[in-house]
Amino acid sequence: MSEETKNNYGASSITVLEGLEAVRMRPSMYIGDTGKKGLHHLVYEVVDNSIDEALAGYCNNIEVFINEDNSITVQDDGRGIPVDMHEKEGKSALEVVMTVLHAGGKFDKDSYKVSGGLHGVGVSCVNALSEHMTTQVHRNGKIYQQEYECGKPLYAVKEVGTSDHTGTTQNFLPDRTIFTLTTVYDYEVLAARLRELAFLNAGIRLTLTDRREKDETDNYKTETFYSEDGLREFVQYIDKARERLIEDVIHITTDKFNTPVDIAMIYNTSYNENVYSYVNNIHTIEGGTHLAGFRRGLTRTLKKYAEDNKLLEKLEKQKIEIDGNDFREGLTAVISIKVAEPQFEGQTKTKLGNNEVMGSVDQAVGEALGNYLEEHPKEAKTIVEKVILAATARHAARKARELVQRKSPLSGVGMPDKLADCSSRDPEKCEIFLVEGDSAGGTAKQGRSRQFQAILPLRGKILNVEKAMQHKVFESQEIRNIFTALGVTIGTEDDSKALNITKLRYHKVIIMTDADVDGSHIATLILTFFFRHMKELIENGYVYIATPPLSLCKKGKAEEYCWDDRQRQAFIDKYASGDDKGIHTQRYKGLGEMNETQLWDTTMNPENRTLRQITIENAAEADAIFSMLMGDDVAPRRDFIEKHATYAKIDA
Ligand code: 0RA
Repeated sequence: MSEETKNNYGASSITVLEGLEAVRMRPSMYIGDTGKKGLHHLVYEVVDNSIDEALAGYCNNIEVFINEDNSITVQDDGRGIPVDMHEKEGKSALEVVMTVLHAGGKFDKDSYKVSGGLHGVGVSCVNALSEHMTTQVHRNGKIYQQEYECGKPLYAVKEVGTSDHTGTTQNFLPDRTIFTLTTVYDYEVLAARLRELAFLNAGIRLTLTDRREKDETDNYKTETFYSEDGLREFVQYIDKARERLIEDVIHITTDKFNTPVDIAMIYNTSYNENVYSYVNNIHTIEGGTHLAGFRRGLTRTLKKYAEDNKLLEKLEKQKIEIDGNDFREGLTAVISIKVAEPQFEGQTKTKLGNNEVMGSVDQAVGEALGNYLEEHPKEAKTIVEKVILAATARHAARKARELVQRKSPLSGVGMPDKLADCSSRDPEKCEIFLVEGDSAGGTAKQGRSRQFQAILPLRGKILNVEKAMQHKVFESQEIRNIFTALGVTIGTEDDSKALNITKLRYHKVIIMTDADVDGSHIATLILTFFFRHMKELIENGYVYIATPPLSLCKKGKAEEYCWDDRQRQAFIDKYASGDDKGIHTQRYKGLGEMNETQLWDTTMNPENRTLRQITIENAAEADAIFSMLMGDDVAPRRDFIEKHATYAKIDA
């Protein structure tokens, strides 16, 4: 080794340390946040490396284990990360991958790295943010291993055995000093992401096993996600509780100007548009050029077909103009494209900016959909009729929608009569409680802190928007009250359905219903409304659910509120040595049974209440759940409720 190389070696190992130290100093810059989302992101980051290996054609199985200590193991049957000496760094390639920022796959220029987590930061970030990590590589008939603490190797890569197969196994324990909120993994969150990955990458088998607890038959909970048909199955999964308008799934797979385009679409009989777009397996929540290309191609092709076949004359006579939204009513679609160098923009960095992609997707849709329509005249006619109906209904709904299209909601003026507003005008400090029923609404008005808490009582069950046509939604008084009170409007110059939340008056929108079956049904109805018509509110983390207690336990002078039976038992154990004689339990059947002080103390006072923030971890999964919970089909709903007997779990 020359003197110069030696110096380089020294210098580069310093940069290595700085690199990972930077990750530990500012973890959110690399993984988004250090809450539950960031914690789960670590798993995605590791799994993505294995997915890349599978997409390169060398790996078929990826197994994820949640271990007893809440560490995670990800195991694949790929070629194994190379372990030979990395010339520049002077150490094993494996060590470089594990300890150098952005080093993943760098030494293999031919590999077409398309996967990669939202932040695409690589496994070294996971290593930096783990108390302990072990990597094992099966390769060349041997097993190689290295361990780390907070990203620092404990020893050089060593051989620990022989092997008759190849693959990579990563085990990591997230650092408790960084993930201070929680280090407990949520099985359902990981399952939803692995299911999504299986649909997005046909032919890869992903398995999730929870080693933390065993079921009645002494087995670990485990599920395997595998899709032979990819997106074709994905849209069917999303739409399983909806009725098809046409039987076919329209599936488009092509490679346009080096952009692999994969799209599956279904038309159903609902009035909702459900289009999910992905770039390199990342859900692009804010859309972007691929989505714009899809919409453009869809509108152009369907419109041309309808015009060529003289199907639009009726509308022309009524002087109704078709609008892009009309082509997407009742459409469920998944768009998945691969881009070598994606540019992500927008607030959450999930909006694709690459301009060249728009034309690729537009053309891909134009050709494939054009062919489909020509070859399936009966289905084509059914789709166009639905579009015409949508245009007609939209025309009729315009008046109703104008009711929530006020240009500038002046504070206080024109607010719903039922709203008891707060005095502060600073949205960040303000909260609004959407309360079930006038009586509970009255109690809440008396109990609240007038300065920053507003109350809007809602009458019983609000409209099930999952089943209602657009104009019904905007004609509903309760729903208009919600729009007006929140200061949210609909419709901009170029999109009649775009939501405007810049004038949102409260940054906490809290759903407060009884802690019983009816209450959770009402909460689900309200959530469905938010999910379908004010999704940005959920995406920005403004929507919460209040959690009123189930009972008040008393023994002598001691009294405690209880939110579940475990707490009640704890009270009995504490004050009556486990014997519930002499314990007085006041069960709250509804919010109305509490007086204003009790409601404030338990449910509204920020000092001691528990709010559950609603998050959409996985939009496609949430959609499938909402359409099922709120749709016509009873059987899947019953299955779901039985499986999640305690609470239909849509949030975190
Ligand atoms: C680059 C080159 C080669 C394998 C990999 C990356 C690889 C990385 C990961 C990460 C998780 N699992 C993985 N499996 C493979 C191999 C190049 C060769 O064998 O020639």
